[in-house]
Amino acid sequence: TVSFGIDDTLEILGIKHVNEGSSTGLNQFSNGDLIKSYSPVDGSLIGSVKATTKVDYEQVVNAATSAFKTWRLMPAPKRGDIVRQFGDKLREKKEALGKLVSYEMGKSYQEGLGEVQEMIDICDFAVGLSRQLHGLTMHSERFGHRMYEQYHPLGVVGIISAFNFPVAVWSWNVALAWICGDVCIWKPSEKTPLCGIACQNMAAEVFAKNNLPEGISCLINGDYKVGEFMTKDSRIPLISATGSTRMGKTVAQVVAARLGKTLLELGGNNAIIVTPDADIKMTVIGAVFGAVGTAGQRCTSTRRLIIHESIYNQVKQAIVKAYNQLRIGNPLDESNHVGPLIDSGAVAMYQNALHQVVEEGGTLIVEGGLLSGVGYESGCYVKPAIAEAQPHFKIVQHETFAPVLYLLKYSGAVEDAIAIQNNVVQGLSSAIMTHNLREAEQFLSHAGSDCGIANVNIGTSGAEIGGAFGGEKETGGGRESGSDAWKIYMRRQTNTINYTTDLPLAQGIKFDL
Ligand code: UN1
Repeated sequence: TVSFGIDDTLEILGIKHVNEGSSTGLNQFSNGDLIKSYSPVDGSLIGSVKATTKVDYEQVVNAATSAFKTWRLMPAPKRGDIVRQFGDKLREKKEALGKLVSYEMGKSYQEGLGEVQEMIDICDFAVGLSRQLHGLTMHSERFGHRMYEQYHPLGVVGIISAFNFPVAVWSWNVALAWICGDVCIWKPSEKTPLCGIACQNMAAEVFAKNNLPEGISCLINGDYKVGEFMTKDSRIPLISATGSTRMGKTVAQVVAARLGKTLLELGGNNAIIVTPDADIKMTVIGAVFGAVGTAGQRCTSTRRLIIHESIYNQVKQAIVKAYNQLRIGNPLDESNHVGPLIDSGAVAMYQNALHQVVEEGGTLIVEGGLLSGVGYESGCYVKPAIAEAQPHFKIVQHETFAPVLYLLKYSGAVEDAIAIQNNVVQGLSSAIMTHNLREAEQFLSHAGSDCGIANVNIGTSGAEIGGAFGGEKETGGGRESGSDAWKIYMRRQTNTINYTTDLPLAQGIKFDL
């Protein structure tokens, strides 16, 4: 049994009047219909929030635009100090926020805590970065001239995030955007609106304590139509969107039509290549966590195992054995490995994938299916499944956001496995399990994996915040989080200064008056 006080948790996170439409800070501008948040854990109504109307949205944009005027003038390291305080607030409320993430989204409590840890880590990263927003200096071709570049704040950044990482993905964007001098408007997934309110409350407390306007962090609620207020709005120079490829294509077209910038983090179809030299024990841990962690609802979830024929049976048996030990149930009970899917729509897509793989000629070797009975009343708990399949199957080419793992066989050299891996439209995460240096380096070479993330002897999910996160092809090409991902949140300016009494033109052009 699980002892879980949702009321206490909501209180710690400052979420009140949850069934009349939670209102807090800028969310007071929300006057639309109620969005009800049901927990996939037990099916109960946790609370509801009011959607943002077009009129509300105008007020939010005004609040953001006016906050930007103050915020952009604050020295970046001082902005870093505000982000440091926000990180401290997250440390203080880590347990409560981790629980709400787990209860509202359905991932295990450990993964909920892990998600909040990612937020804390990106805050630390951003604090250091606030003193390192470096541009280059160049040598001018003209005498007595100096040339350099600097990065200026961009403005209002729109963030559209998905249900599966209801708080961390927002934090990767805001922590960087804030130190860069931008203000943000966030539309969290309508499936996890209370996580949004909890984060907004924490940010608002930090801004109030520092006499800063809450408009530095704004929250809007609703479905894709509310997202459209932002994508069509030329007052928002950058839209960072995480979600399905279908959503990303729409967002990209609408924003491109007004020549705005996008940062897209879309679907993956991540594979682990298992070579004859793989450590089987490590492979099993990496593959099983990758495939069933977060119930297969990470964009980095492992969807395909590409196994060499010489060890195929051995790997298959080891993985099937591990699947038989999985405990599925309430994610707040720490003895369970796998929680529910987000909702009945996700269950239907999962069931469709199992049906389709068989229809295309695949074989289910771990059956799967919807669980019912005590503890499974929400109707969202499914059994992780494994199918033996062929790389070209339509369903194998497609990202199903559920715990369905496809086993694919390769013969021959590692190039054959790499070709299978790359032969999908998505390009997010990839991995190889091998002790063979040649194979590992081939996988990482120019002719190797075409993904944004390529790991050796690690699974496909669970990336650290210090690296740039994102992928190629239909994954959208954006990079969030670490490395130099901050640059997209700023506008670059090239400055040339003449400190002579002449005005020589570049390229040696003479223009005598
Ligand atoms: C996502 O699923 O949108 O690499 C993000 C991972 C996590 C982030 C996943 N750090 O699995």
